[in-house]
Amino acid sequence: MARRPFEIAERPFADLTVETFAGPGVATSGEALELAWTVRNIGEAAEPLPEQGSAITDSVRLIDAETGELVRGWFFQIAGQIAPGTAYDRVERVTLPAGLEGDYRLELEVNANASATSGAYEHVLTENNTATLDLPVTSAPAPNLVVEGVSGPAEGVEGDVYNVEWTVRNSGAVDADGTWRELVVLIPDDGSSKVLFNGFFDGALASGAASQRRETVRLPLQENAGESLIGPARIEVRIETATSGFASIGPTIYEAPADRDDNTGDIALDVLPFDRPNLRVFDVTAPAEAQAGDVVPVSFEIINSGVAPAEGKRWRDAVFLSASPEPTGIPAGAVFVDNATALAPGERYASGPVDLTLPTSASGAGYIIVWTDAGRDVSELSGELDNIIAVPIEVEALPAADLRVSGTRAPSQAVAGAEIGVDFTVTNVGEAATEGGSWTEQV
Ligand SMILES: [Ca+2]
Ligand SMILES: [Ca+2]
Ligand SMILES: [Ca+2]
Ligand SMILES: [Ca+2]
Repeated sequence: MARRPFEIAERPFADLTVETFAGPGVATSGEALELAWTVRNIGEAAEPLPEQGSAITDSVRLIDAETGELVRGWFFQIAGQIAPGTAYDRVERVTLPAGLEGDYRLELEVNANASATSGAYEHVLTENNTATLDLPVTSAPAPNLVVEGVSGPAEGVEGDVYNVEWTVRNSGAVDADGTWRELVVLIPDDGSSKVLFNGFFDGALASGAASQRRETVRLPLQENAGESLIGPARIEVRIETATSGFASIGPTIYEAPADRDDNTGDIALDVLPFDRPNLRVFDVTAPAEAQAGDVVPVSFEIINSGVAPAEGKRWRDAVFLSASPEPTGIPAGAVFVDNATALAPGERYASGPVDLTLPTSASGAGYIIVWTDAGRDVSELSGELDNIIAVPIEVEALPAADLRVSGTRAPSQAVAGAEIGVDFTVTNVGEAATEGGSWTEQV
């Protein structure tokens, strides 16, 4: 005879039932409530079994009566066995989240999530394990923090530090006591943003009181020509408060949603560029012809054509052979030379000759490249784009094995610093096979 599984009891079982569930009839948001309930075991067995070592878990859930959504839950554990006919009483305090308003209910479930091996074993007798209390909640008055009177520089130079001042006022009807986050943000004209300061303010602000705040912030240096940190911008001061009403991390002060629109203030700021050096390759001396595998001498001069000195930072200049006059990367085999000296505006230094070994695979028309500040150690802003000079060189292939580079295919334009693909084929069109060992392909 077939039996349905739920009809089979694992062992004699308890039957817990909620006898009473009491709490306040109304509440205000953020309030601590006292809840009391009594649970009796009307079954035949004492549960849980001692060897299970598991407690009974009762849960209380706060449900939004309009949406049915769970707002918050609490769990309470009851240790020890409940003998048949006996009862336990619990009195617990739960704190409502701030910001609640409307109709809610509290749902008690005793012996929640029980099974044959945890909690009290009740077989299928769990329909009498719940009780519900309706709980209309009125919104308690909350603080309202307002950012006022932001002041700071109307003009600033990137990289420099400035003071930004503002006032936080509590215009709410009740005192604020807790933490809120304060941010100072640079918002350039393109709508991007850079956080200049981010910190917590921890303290108390009585209703109607104000706190004067000041932070020293550094305007970011624009490092890439593609950024837009220079030009018209805004400095925004923003405070963030708790939005959920029961935050466990982050700000603890709760504001009503309608009170969060006044949490920012800003001022206009014109960001001026920091004067930069501009390193350029002034001159290159290299042979116009060579044979693959040759060591060729390359001399060059580097000039600072910018308005500020290139000093305080070392940089390196790279020398290499390239199939393209506009290389976008630096190949293995490049020779690096440390900058000879710092350079005041208009000054230049001579480097070399350096010994550049041409790849044995090289053949045909190519370019000797000199790339100053190859490691981008010196910030030049738009001056980054003029750091390369390419000098043509005709490379005679090695006679023994005639390796040719053919089918070179690469983008005709590329942004410096971007990666591009370069395809080529090395073909031995000579009569001898390539001699042993490896050789390096270089683009
Ligand atoms: Ca039950
Ligand atoms: Ca506010
Ligand atoms: Ca640079
Ligand atoms: Ca430059």
